[in-house]
Amino acid sequence: MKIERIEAVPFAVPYRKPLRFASGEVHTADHVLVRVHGEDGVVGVAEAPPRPYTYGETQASIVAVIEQVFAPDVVGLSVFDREQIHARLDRTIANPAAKAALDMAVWDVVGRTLGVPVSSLLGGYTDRMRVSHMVGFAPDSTMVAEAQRMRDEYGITTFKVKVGRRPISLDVGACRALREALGPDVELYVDGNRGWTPSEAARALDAMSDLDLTLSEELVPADQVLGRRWLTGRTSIPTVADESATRPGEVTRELLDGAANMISIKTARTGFTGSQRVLHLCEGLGVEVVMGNQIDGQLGTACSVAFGAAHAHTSRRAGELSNFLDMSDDLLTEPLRITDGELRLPPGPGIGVEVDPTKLEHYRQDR
Ligand code: MUC
Ligand code: MG
Repeated sequence: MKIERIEAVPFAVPYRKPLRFASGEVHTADHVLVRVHGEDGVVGVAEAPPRPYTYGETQASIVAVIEQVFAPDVVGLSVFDREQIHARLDRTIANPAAKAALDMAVWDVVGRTLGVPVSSLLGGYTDRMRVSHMVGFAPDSTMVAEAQRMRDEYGITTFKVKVGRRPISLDVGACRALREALGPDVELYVDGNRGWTPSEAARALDAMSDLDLTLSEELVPADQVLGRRWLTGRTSIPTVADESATRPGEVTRELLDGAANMISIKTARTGFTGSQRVLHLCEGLGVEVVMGNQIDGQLGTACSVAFGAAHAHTSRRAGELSNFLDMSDDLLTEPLRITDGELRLPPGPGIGVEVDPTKLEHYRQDR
């Protein structure tokens, strides 16, 4: 099955409310829909979310690199020759979201061609994941109300709280308010998106030591090499590497440095192929993982749950699969639904979802 054509379609769906965190904020899902056309008319889809504050990509750069660099390099290859496809993509450095979306759209073509869900091809471990919801910066009462609504409406009981503000008392106060309002039975963990210095992070973790936080993610920039090692060594809360560990080499470096002891896997930046490499590396090293969220839309979330549910190691913890709920609309014909705190795999071959042509026409930015 040869790749005949690749499209990169920019689209923009407004958020109902912005998501704010230490490295940036998102008001609109200004993503890129990637469509890989196979020779028999089979079309695979995936979405690339630009995160300039994390990887340097923009919506325009993703469209340009796919149309001008990647498509000419991979059109004509078979969708079954993934190593060859990746060898060609990797002639260009960086551009992780663009490469990941292309990879996942190729897997979607493979699944649709074989009539098999991608999650089964990847591993077929289970058909669902528990969901963790990411709570962005807002006044304490707003953060608490959001978490309560997620629990009451969707049964979600795991929350990742964004931290990394100054003074640190803002975040210590928010986490305390969440713990007091939600009680001891919900899981709370924090993500600093590199907002603090090592000493600020240490003070914040000490001040929150009675809040039963289960994980702390990227509190400090990766360049603070010794500071991160010092911080990770002095806390009993496992340290998750997210944006500092986006490829197997970076994962190895962070772990061997003692800068982290868990890894966030995001299909939005490593696709299915690269995510499996990271996962197997972590399994081999005896390192736990969490399925992270790149502030994905429903298509990206369908990719995350396909990967997360495929493996025992990724489905053990709740995956970050719910921030599409903040979007005012989406592209899919059948919306994803979270019930009883779980997201099930969409049925059907490939990634299992269809893009609604009318919605795409409405939200696309290139006409
Ligand atoms: C996260 O886990 O950090 C925020 C920025 C980004 O790249 O991903 C999100 C969520
Ligand atoms: Mg993170």
